[in-house]
Amino acid sequence: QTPVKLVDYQPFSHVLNRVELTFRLAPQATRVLARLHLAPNPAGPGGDLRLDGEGLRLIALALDGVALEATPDATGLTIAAQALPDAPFVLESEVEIAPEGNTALEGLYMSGGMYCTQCEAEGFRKITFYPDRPDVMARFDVRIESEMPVLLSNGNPVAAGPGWAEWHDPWPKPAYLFALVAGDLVAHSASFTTASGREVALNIWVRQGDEGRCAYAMDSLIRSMRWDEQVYGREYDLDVFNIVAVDDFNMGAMENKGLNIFNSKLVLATPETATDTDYERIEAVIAHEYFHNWTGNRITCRDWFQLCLKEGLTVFRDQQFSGDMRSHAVKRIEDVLALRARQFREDGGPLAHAVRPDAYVEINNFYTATIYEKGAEVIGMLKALVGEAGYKAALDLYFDRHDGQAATIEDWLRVFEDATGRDLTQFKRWYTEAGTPRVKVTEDWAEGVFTLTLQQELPPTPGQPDKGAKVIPVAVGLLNPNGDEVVPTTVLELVEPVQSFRFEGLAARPVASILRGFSAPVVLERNVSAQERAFLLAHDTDPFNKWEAGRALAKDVLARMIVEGAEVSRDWLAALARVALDESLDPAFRALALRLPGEDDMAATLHDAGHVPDPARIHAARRAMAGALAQELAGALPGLMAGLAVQGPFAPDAAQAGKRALRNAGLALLSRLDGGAAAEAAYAQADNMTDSLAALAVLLEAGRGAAELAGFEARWAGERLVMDKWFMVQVLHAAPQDLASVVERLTTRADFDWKNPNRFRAVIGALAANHAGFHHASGAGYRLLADWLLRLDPKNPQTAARMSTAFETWPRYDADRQALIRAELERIMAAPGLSRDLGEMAGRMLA
Ligand code: HT7
Ligand code: ZN
Repeated sequence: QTPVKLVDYQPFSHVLNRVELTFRLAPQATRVLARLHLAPNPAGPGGDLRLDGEGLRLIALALDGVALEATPDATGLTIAAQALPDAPFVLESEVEIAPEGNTALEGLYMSGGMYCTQCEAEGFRKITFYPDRPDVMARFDVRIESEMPVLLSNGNPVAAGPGWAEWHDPWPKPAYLFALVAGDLVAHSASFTTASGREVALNIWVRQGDEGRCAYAMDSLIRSMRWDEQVYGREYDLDVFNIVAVDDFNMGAMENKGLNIFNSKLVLATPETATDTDYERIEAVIAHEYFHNWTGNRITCRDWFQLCLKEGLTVFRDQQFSGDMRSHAVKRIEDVLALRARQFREDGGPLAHAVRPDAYVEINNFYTATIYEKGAEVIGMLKALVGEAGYKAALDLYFDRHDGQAATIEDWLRVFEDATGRDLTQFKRWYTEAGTPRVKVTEDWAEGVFTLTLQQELPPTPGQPDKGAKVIPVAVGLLNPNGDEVVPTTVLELVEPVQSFRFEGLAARPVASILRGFSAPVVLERNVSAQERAFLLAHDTDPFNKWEAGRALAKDVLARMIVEGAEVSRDWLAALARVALDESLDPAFRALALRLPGEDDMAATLHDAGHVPDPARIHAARRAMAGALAQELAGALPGLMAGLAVQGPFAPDAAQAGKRALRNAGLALLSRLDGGAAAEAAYAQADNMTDSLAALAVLLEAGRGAAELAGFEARWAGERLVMDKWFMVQVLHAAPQDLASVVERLTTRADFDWKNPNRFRAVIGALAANHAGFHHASGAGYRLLADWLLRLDPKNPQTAARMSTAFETWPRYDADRQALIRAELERIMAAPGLSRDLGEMAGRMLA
């Protein structure tokens, strides 16, 4: 497995100004005719012309109309320098491909009878011979010939007739943004008038019968378009914006220019079929893909090492948008929970890599939490350091300077330097060095001066044993012992390995609220008493740190229960009960406060503290903690839940969603007291999927729910997206000792269509997410996962590789579990014909 390296980057030998493509679609023998308008690149290295191409049957090749002999190899086609003109020329090719047999879902494939494409990162080379790299940008003209009634590609429609359609995209783009869709589809349509008064036709294309489920996605799109104009000054730039929903998709969605393709679960929603979380995800992902039109499409990446340039920035933008649409505090807590669960976990294990890596074997393996979520955090830090005005000036300069270009992280940092005058040399380490910094805090109080000393530690990661000090913005506020804020939020800039910050003129020793808003993706190490945490939970004016205080308190208590067999702390119970019942607080915030630390999170915390986590003990202690909390709140729960009844029809907005979240958190607690009786009634009365699924999960946790599962199945048997939930809830809530048999039972059903990534993730992804079950001492969970990865790999290596990350935490566990997991990884490595994708992942985890 030879890695691709950043240091080897060279510009392409030629420039490609224009591409003409003709598709004659047929399930088993699609013909693709390409005319590439090429010219030597004066800034390129010269030499041969190398085109990428995989799995293509070459029918014909001609240069300026003269037939050319060439024999493709396994990865492409080379035309020797001697055969190439010094002036512009046209290279024509005709190839044959078989979309029906394409189960990897990369390139041109079929899903539910329709043709669709997925070209990021390197799928276009499975469509035609082409320089499939993001720094080669061209204008595309596309003709589609097919009997399918709806024929779509990028850009604007030019002409259409029976059995054909032509599209022109005026904006130069890399091949990874190419898209084509042909199917028997119907549109949910609307229109949008841009800030400068242009009319844009908006269409969401779905299968017949699904057109009534697109309203929320369309509303989210319109709000995203307006927001990008108002907040970033970015207008849409084509006459049409098309979205297509497909059932078979490896990821969430794809930002192809003017023709976004979505996993149907991120488009289709009604109150009966989608949960509040689904609605929130739909809003966020619709926005994310739309925002890529500027951050990714108009300005793209020079090479795949720069992936965070578009993904980190676009995640940052979609997080801002969701905060504006809903609640900034709740959004920030949710984002940090996800960051810690996925990115910290990645950063602390064998798969750790920099936000801008410098080598990869398979680029698809680098669509990671580090590139996306840590990439967004790095931008949040930049913004904290340069301020609102500096950020705005830098972004305006970025769009002005780099529009139409394929840019790098160096370009990105330079606009911040030029716009703000700040030197970002040291800051750049956030992009080049992996690992989650740990910041140790010590406090001193003497003669009216409060001193905070911060020390940063940078753990070694694979290939990076030593690291330089980072620039860490630490947002701090100080509270008086009576709870008043005496120093409002101030951003301290930690740039040295150890640095002290003084606060003078204070009348009494303050209580410090540190890392407000989670101002940097670090682990804070601080000796804080339970009393001080409870004080911050009660008084902190920063909502993130208010929640964080409760979270830290819960983790301390739970850790003691697991390690020492301690009792639940009465102080914690009382503090949490106060928050749960505090009607001045947003119900969504209270629901988050009531969410106990997850089992995987506790395993990581214990490992960090030098313990070997025992998944069974963690599971038992967490249940005991929930039981004690239920007892504490017993008297208040009925009133709490009754007060949260939603008036009027279902709305997927933050206010209603927050009430449902808190009421369902109450239901989960109540089931610890009544064995699930209230959940049975709640399930029977539920009139929306959020409440149905929450009640079902509670029933399964309580060891009940058989009748409800059967009723759910009978009602939703034909609905793929809803049945994914039915599969998933059973796996997530299986008792640890039953998990393997539950998965085995589900995977033998005729409707376990394992080649569909959503269904595979619903069962096999959930298997790995059931912490105590997956890590059951028998090793059955590990074996099952490896069996399924090996089965999926020949069909869909990308999804198999992504799901193998379930094994990345193996170094945390005891020697027996480590040996069991390593044996499975070695079995994977030894499998004949293993894909580059899964091979790279297993190899890195074993290294
Ligand atoms: N930019 C898109 C990434 C993506 C993708 C990458 C690899 C293989 C399949 C894929 N589907 C979508 C989605 C995004 O981040 O917006
Ligand atoms: Zn993206």
